[in-house]
Amino acid sequence: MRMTFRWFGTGFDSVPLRYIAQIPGLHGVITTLYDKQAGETWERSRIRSLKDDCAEYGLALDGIESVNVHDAIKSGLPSRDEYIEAYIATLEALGEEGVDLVCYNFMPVFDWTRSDLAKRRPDGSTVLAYDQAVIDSLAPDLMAESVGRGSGGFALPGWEPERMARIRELFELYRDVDAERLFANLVYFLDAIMPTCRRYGIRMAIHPDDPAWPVFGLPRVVTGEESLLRLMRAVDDPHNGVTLCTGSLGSNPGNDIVGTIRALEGRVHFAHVRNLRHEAPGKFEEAAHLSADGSFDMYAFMKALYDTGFSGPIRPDHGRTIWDERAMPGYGLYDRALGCAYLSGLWEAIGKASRG
Ligand SMILES: [Mn+2]
Repeated sequence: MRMTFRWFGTGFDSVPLRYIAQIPGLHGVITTLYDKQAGETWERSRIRSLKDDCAEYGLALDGIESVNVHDAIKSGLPSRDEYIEAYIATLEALGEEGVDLVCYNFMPVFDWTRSDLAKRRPDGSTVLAYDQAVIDSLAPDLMAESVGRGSGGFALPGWEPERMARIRELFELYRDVDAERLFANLVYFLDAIMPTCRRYGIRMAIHPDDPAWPVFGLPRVVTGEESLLRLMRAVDDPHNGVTLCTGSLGSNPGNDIVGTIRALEGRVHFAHVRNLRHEAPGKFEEAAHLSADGSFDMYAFMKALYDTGFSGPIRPDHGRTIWDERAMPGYGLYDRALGCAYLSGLWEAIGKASRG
């Protein structure tokens, strides 16, 4: 594996690359052109300057998270073919610059959903939290407002104000889209981009839905092992792979993540490894990466990745906000850097133990 760190780019991220470069054992960053809306084509020159920014600090550009998929593609509008052409042009530009990993999601309207972006824990740290009862009490447009208020002034991935202003219109788009239709639209999209991915060696890594069940009545199709395997079979090409996000899959305690990692051997291209604490059905809060701080056995996740020969980028995922850091919720430097060190330590120990 290669240890990486998510970075939103100069001007968007509160954490500069010169800090990220000081995290021990870091290979590179996972980044994006944060100002690009879904549907826009990325210019090769901008990808190159992103790569140059990283190289200046000795960091590789290990992948893109995300190239967002336009709602016309997800909902299957007639205009989807134009948007797929634009996506392919972006993949070509990335491929020309040697980028070989693209993370994306296929959630309608919203990316991840949380009910609280700064839940205070007894030690004074704050974390993102989810409570289905709170979500059920909110209309979707109020949800977008409340996320905007809780973001501390940072633009949050997936909650771009431009999109959220059109939220009613977006919901209307999905009125007749059930889970089967959404899945078919996903397969249509992947079939269309696979030739380009093969040509450039780009591995697509779909991010699971977060949380791993339908919210606001919108369908969701990437929720666990069964749906992931179904997608791998439907587009049976190694360039069609998965971002194994333990926090998203693990939002449903019924998901056996270790089993899923083993079942997806060879198709896990990217890993997000984080911990959370289940409080009740439909209610959880995020935690430090350490196993003892949450509900997960982080060693077991890393061991399963190791045993299946995982060689792609791995990154700590959302961290707590600690030590009075001012940062985008979940994406501060301090707790994610602790996560890097912890996950690297687990990996080192697993490797040494397995070699005897
Ligand atoms: Mn994730």
